[in-house]
Amino acid sequence: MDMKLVKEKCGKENYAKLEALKNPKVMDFVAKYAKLCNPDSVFVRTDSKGDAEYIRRKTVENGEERALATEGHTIHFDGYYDQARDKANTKYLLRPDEVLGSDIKSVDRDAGLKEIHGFFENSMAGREMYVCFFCLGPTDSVFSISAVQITDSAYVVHSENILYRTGYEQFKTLKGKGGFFRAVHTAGELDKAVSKNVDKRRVYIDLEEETVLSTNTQYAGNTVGLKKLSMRLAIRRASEEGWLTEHMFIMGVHSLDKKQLTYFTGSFPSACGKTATAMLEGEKIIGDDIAYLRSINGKLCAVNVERGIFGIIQDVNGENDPSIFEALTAPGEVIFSNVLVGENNIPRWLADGRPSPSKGTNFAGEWTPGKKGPDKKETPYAHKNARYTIWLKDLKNCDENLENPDGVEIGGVIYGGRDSDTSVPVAQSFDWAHGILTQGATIESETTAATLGREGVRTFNLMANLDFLSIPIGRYIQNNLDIVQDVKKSPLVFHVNYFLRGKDGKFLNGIKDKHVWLKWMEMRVNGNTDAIKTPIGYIPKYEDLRVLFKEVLARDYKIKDYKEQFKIRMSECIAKIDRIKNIYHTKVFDTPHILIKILDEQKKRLEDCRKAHGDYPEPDIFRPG
Ligand code: SPV
Ligand code: MN
Repeated sequence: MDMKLVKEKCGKENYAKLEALKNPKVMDFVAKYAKLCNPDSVFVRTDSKGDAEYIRRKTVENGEERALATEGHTIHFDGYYDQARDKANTKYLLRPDEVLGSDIKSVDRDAGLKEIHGFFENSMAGREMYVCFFCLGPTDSVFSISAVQITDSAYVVHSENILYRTGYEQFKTLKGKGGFFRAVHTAGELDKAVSKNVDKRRVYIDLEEETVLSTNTQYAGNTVGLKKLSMRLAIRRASEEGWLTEHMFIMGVHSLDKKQLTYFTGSFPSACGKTATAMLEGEKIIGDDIAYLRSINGKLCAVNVERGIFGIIQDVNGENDPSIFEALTAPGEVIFSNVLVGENNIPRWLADGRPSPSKGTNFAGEWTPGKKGPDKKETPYAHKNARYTIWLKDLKNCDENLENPDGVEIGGVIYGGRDSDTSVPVAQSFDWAHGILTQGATIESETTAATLGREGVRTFNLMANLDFLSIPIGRYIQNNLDIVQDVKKSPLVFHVNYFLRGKDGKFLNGIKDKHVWLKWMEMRVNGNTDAIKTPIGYIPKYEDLRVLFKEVLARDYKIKDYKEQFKIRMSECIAKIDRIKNIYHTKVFDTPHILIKILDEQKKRLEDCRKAHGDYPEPDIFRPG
């Protein structure tokens, strides 16, 4: 490899930083992309505060971020057509004989590499290339994975500095070996600091080299190589090594008497209340998006892959999410993206609990009410997928185990989705396999603004992880079943639905009711109450919820509401099983037999029950089990 070129572009100081790693694999990687992308210079980021500061300065100098009124706050805009994950152009690079399944997008490896490397060529001319070292998961842990990011976007590095642990020193412990994830991103041609050629936007994942490549985009979900891109690599690696990478939050829930803290993980598709759950007032957060899970000494343990949050800002207000709202309005390091910069340089977002603004600057330029975007559609003052990037440690409810290299023991796993008419607000599965198969592997959710495309379409999304799967679906399900093989007490598995609607189309639950469901789950995990056995699993007794609503939300929970929310919707549940079975029959080539068996058993229970009790039996026909 051409080290002379790297030396030249790095200059003495940056080259010394690379050399100190004593890792030829890193050198080769940097040399390859320095040659191809041809930046003017290369900056190497170590774990030092000075290097982080340098990047922060660059974001402003490059015009990628601007300072806002509050100290530490900046705004970043993505292009008008670059406001979410691009599922259509995110693909695995596969050799001709490799198969992942029809629901997982792929492109021929050689052709894909040629195409994206073509886009990379000279793409950094006139710019600086940033070479940055991070660690996924806590450092010095069995969970740690070293990762290196190359990009020409200081915003990407700035985001990663908040979201991931620094990993330069950890790279030295590799002692020259590989085994690290690699990410390369170039923003491509720019127009007013945003990627111009979105038609050439590509996000390619090379499982073979554990490398992710993206170009002509800036939206963090497509560019931050350590987030969903590395998550795809980690799913593959986990499958090979016998652990799990999941699209899950990790949180601690206190018992009512506050004496005990029980940890839960939860999988929800994007924009379905995942962060809001993990952030519930009075509870503890470890992570809101990606978890690694391992069976260790008879326990199922999890860590947060990240140390920050890249969260959806719409609906964050003092009433719904006081902790986040506080972090977003107090001085501290926050990157806002695609919100409105309103009067006095104050960021404004949809449903922020303040009167609507009348002017400002947003992702489409100068904004006033009625303003149309380049597609002639009226633009809201802030984008629905506008986001904030913050440090977890800046939140007052951040749990002390965030950096624990051993992770935390998981007591319960929660699956959820956006479902207006089928599932009850909360249910517990009969056992681990029943939960994985009927609650996790059957998630359907109505699409949201977190991905490009139409909203509100009911979409299959097993474990809320379909977008990120890098292994065949059947194998992934089997891995989930197997993870508890050596676990002494399997976590309980739950399903929640925050989006159930009544006949009038109105939501049946308030936004805060989820707190009650969590407290009920905590009671179940610790064996503090029994529950009602139905064909789909256990549901709460009215009595328990009445007490919990009073204790947690100071509200009277009416029996009428309970009956409406927790009646079992027989026909809808059966129809869902039929839809899901059809998917597994037609689209998945390696469905585990047990999945169909368990779904058939559930269908039979529902049909028998429907015969005896009609279409919408209320909870009181069932018995405690
Ligand atoms: C999600 O969409 O699930 C996110 C944000 O967490 S992104 O980084 O876009 O994946
Ligand atoms: Mn996510």
